[in-house]
Amino acid sequence: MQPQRGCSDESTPAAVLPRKAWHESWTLCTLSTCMDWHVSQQRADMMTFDPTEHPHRRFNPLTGEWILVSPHRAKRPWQGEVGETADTRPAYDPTCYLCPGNKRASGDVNPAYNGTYVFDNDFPALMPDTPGDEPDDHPLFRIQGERGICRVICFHPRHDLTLALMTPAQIRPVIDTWAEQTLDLGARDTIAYVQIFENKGMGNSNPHPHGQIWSNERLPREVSKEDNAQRDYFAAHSLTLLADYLAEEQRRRERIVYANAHWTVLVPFWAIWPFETLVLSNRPTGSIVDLDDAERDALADALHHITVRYDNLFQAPFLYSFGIHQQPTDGQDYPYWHLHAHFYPPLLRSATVAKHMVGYEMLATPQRDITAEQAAMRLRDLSDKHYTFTSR
Ligand code: H2U
Ligand code: ZN
Repeated sequence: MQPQRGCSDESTPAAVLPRKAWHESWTLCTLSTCMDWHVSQQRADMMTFDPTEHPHRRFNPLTGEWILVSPHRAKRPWQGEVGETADTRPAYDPTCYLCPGNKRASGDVNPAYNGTYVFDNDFPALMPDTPGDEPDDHPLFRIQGERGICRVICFHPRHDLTLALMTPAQIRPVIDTWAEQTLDLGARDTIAYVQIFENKGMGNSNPHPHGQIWSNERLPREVSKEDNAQRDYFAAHSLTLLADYLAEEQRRRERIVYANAHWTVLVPFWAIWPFETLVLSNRPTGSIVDLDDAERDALADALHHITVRYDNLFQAPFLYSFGIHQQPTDGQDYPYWHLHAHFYPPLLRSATVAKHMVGYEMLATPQRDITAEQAAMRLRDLSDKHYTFTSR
């Protein structure tokens, strides 16, 4: 398409006109027959892709799924929910079923523990003696008995602590316990995967610092997706997917929040939760069991730094789901598995305004507003001293 005879742009091809000039010529032009040309030029200008402005898709190579980023929506007005943020817990709560010396719902009494404490979940989602049958072989009605073991892990005897308020030295025994549990549960014939996780402030039943461990005989859905993607990548490149990804993130330096000698915390390129992070082992090892002493200390340091930053973001206890992804425990070799942890935090604009995965996200695809790069910059710029310590 060309400008019409008589148009102010007729003698100057649009490609060489500065943007401002052809916008001005649009308003100056009086020829209606020339309108199409000007409109197409304006569209072309808008199409200069800017990932901080324009809606786009990003690919998650770990799951093989696309997500939608809509950075311009971060500017919209918000009238969301408002909730409580005050955290005034006592160091010991006589009504807490996780505090040392207290009775649980099962009637069992917790010992007077002074480090971490692990017990079999009194209301387990999986049980070791479930029949492993497939009672219906219709392809549209598939059903399989699933065996497993679920445990609860108290991180610390003090009711009022969280990982963010614990020192790296206090977090280190939690890491050792996760490794011991992986070894213990993973050694059983019926256990192919050990999922370590913590739900903090969302969907959990008790504020006492604790997490859970669910282990079962088949790979869970999210782990299975990561298993496939990592296997395919390793087969094609002879390197773990996350080793290659980490090298590129270290080169670009746009999304790294915190790094020490053995771990890197970053907002992944494909993050869907507003302040989602990936805690990545610098060494491509498959299991938490394999971490040496220095790597365990460094993981405690990394978890301390990211959880402190999370609390500092809105000067309030931060909500998240956290979990470790590691290689299956069925005794096979997994050279392609690269140990990492995910933080999936829902908070978006304040301590009380959270993102919900609803509507389009439930029915179509996950979507985020602020970009991963903007989120990483905000987390990176926060103090690594917990706000309750600095304000004292
Ligand atoms: P959450 O706070 O993330 O829900 O974890 C607490 C777990 O503790 C939960 O799975 C278990 C629940 O079944 N529990 C016990 O095993 N014993 C109790 O006395 C209460 C809760
Ligand atoms: Zn307690």
